[in-house]
Amino acid sequence: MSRDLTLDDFMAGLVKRNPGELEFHQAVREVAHDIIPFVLDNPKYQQAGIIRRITEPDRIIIFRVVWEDDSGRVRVNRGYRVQFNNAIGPYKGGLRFHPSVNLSILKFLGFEQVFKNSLTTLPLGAGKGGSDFNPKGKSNREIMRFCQSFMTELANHIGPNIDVPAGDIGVGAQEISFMFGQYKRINREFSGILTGKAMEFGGSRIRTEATGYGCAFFMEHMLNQRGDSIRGKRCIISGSGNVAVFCAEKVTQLGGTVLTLSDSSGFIYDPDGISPEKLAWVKDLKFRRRGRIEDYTNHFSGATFYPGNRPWNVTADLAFPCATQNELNDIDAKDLCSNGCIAVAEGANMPSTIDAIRLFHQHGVLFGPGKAANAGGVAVSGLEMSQNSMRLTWSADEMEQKLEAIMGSIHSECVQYGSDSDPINYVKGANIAGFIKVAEAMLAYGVV
Ligand code: NDP
Ligand code: 2IT
Repeated sequence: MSRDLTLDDFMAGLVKRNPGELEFHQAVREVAHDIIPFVLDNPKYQQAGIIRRITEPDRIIIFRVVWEDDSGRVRVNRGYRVQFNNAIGPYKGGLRFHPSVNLSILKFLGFEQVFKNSLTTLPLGAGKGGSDFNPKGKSNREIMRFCQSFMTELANHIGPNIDVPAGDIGVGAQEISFMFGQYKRINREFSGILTGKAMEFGGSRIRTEATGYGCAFFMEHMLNQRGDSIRGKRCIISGSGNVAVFCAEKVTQLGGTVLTLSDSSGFIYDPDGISPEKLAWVKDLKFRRRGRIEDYTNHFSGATFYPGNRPWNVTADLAFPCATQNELNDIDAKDLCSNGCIAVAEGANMPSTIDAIRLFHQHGVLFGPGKAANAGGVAVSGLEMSQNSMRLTWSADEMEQKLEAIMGSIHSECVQYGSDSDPINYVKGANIAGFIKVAEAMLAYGVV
């Protein structure tokens, strides 16, 4: 890599090597923007070709998943596992079941995971996987048959010291249980090959809550840093899945008022705030009945459903995008800035576009990127692995303390490398802090 390598030169090569993978290009561009100047100032990384190596997955496994639906029809999906980087620990990262899943999306998620997992302070490498299977409208038996078929192949590639998948969009406790059962049956072995397991068979307290709680803790740290807090703030949250619901729960416990939740059909706005009682109803709707968020307005007067819309033009102090990638663009960012939003913490992976992030920085909005703000989920997954190794279970109180401490330490790492601008540039801080640990390990191994 030459001394005057530019971001555009590097990206031109990456785009050529990975044609058409727009989400992967976006995720790499956002990181390379901060890492290239850092590497040029630290020639040891440059000489070892670390940027080129860290943007190339170790390996990608793609396989056919065949299953039978309830009417006896043979169905075929595609399964993937992107084993991105195991320099600092076994591959670790979620499985996503959603019709939009493709290689670009899984490579962007796997790449983000490299930096996120490094920031957790735990020994976790990075991977991501999933399938274009659509769980919506499927019966429980169909989901079981799909998960069993998916795991029959994936089992060849994972292991407690090799690769430890977990949940993501469309993969929750039920899917993890089906896959764990199938792995155990195939390999005649009970070991911690997945995280997000139920408590009866090796799960960890607080794993379900960890991503959303961690995101709220990260926001609290960003605000504390400038003498403020969540207390009394109006908050807008997108999504109504695992991350969104537990983010809403912790934000409310910390004294904020949650005004919105959403799903792919639209968003609900409740001017009175989504109280713990209302949130309990949402949990039942989403996790047990697999219903739609629109139904909220049939149960709670005063709330409105906005079909086909996202919540970013609702006036609020704090925003938490917790649904999916690229759900908050430059137009949304302008709305947020002009409505007085002071901070954004990403519960989802890459929910804000590059243009949206640029606008937040220009307007002095505190911006916590997903690889830092949503790292609580994988951090508690790492602690689930520790508990499995020890064959012990820590209490909920202990787990929440550990999660809080990890989110505090991630915040400090971001401040360390991002405080040369005002407000703190958490994107740069997270990218550089996450990079250093993995790059040092890769250097130590020589040319591999
Ligand atoms: P869930 O499947 O539990 O919930 C996803 C939510 O996002 C649902 O409300 C869903 O609505 C909505 N959503 C999904 N895709 C789209 C889309 N294309 N457009 C609009 N809305 C959409 O997933 P999670 O809560 O686990 O994941 C949410 C985000 O958080 C993802 O970006 C994930 O990668 C990230 N994340 C998750 C972690 C975890 O531990 N689970 C850890 C770190 C990050 P609908 O039901 O209508 O599809
Ligand atoms: O994006 C993520 O960090 C996750 N979906 C959680 C991964 C994990 O291994 O717990």
